[in-house]
Amino acid sequence: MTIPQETLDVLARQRIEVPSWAYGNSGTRFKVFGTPGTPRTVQEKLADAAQVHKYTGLAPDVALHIPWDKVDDYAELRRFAEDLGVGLGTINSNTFQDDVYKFGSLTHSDPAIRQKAVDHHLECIEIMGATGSRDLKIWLADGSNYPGQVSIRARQDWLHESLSKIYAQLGAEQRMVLEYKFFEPAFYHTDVPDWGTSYVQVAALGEKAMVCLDTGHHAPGTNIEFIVAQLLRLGKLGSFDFNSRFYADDDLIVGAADPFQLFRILFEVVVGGGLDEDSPVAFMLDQCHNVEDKVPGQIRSVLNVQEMTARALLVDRDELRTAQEGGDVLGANSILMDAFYTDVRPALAEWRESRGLPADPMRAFAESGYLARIAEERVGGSQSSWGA
Ligand code: LRH
Ligand code: MN
Ligand code: MN
Repeated sequence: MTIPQETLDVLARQRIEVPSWAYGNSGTRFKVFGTPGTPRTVQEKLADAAQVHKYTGLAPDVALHIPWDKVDDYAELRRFAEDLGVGLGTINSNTFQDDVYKFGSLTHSDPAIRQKAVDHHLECIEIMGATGSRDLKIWLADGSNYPGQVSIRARQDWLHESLSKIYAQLGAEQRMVLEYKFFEPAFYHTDVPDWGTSYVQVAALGEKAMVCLDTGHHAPGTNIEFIVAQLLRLGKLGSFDFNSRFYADDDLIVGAADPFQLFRILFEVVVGGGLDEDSPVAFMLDQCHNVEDKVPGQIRSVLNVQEMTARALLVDRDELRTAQEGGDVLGANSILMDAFYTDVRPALAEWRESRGLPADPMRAFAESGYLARIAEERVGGSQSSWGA
C-alpha cells in the first residue's frame, strides 16, 4: 500500500516526548532488576534518549522529573541536551516521595505543607525558564485510604487554592497540565481521580491550564477515546502520557497490551484536530521497562505510536460519515476496521529511508552496539532507578 501524501505530512511533524525515568531501572514492589549500562546521571539518561531520536526522528524532547533529575545548572543541562540533538521538554513535579506529604501535598489540611508543595511547583516553573520547557505536569498522589480519614470536600477547595497560586506564576508561553489517576497509592479516595475532576480544576484556572490523560490511569473497561473526544471538544486536552496496561497502572509499552485501543484513541485525536498544526496536544510516553532493554523499549514505543497514527489517519472519514448518517452500522464499522487492519509498516519503512532514517530502527539500533558499549563504559557509580 502507499500512504497518501497528506498523511505523510502529518507524520512528518509528529513529536513524541520521552521520559527521562524510562531509562533508569524500574520494577515492582517485589524487585527491581538492574541492567548493565543503566544511566548513573541525568546526562547519561539524555544520551540514551538521544539514541531514540537518532534512529526514529520521532522523539526530539526529553521530559524531566524534579527532583529525580535535579542538577545545579539547568541552562547547562539544556546545552548538553542540545549538543546531543534533543531538547528538554515537560517538567514533572514530584510531591509523592517525601515524608512530609504522607497525608497529601497541594490538598493537605495543613497550610504550611500546602505552601511547601506550592513552592516546589514554583521551583519547577523557574526550572522551566532555564530549560525552555513549555509544560509543567502535575500528578498528585494525594488521597486517603479510609472513609472518614480526611475531608474530601475541603481538599477540593484547598486544591483549587494551591493550583491558583501555581497558575499565577506561569509565564505567558507556559502551561500547566493536571494529570488524573483513579487510584494508587491511595486506595479509598484520590483527590484528582478522573478527567472530570481535572477538568473542573483546570477550567477554574484559565486557558493555560489543561488536562493530562495518562492512558493507564482509568478503571478497566473505561472508554478512553470518549474522554479524548470530550476533552478535545472542550479545548482542554493538553497532553497524553502514553503507555499500556493489562490490569492497573502497568506502564507497559504503548500499543502492546491493546493496539486496537491505541488506534481508537488516535482516531479520536485525528477527528478532534489533535494532530493539526496548531494543536495544543502534547504526546508523551510515561513508561517503565522492567524486564526489557530500555532504549529499544522506547524505540518500539514511539514506532508503535507512529504506526497507529498512520492507520488512524487512513480512515476514510467522508465514507465513514456517509455510512454513519445512513445508519449503516456494519458498513461504518468496517470502514474503521479496514484502516485498523492495514499494515503500514512496509510503507513507513520506505518513507523513513527516504528521509535518511533507518528503515528498521529497532534493527539499526541493535546493530549499532550501543548497549554493549554503555555496559562496558558505565561501571562504578550507582545506576539510576525509577526515580533517582
Ligand atoms: C503516576 C505517573 C505520573 C508520574 C509518573 C512517574 O502514576 O503516571 O505521571 O509523574 O507516573
Ligand atoms: Mn503519568
Ligand atoms: Mn502512572
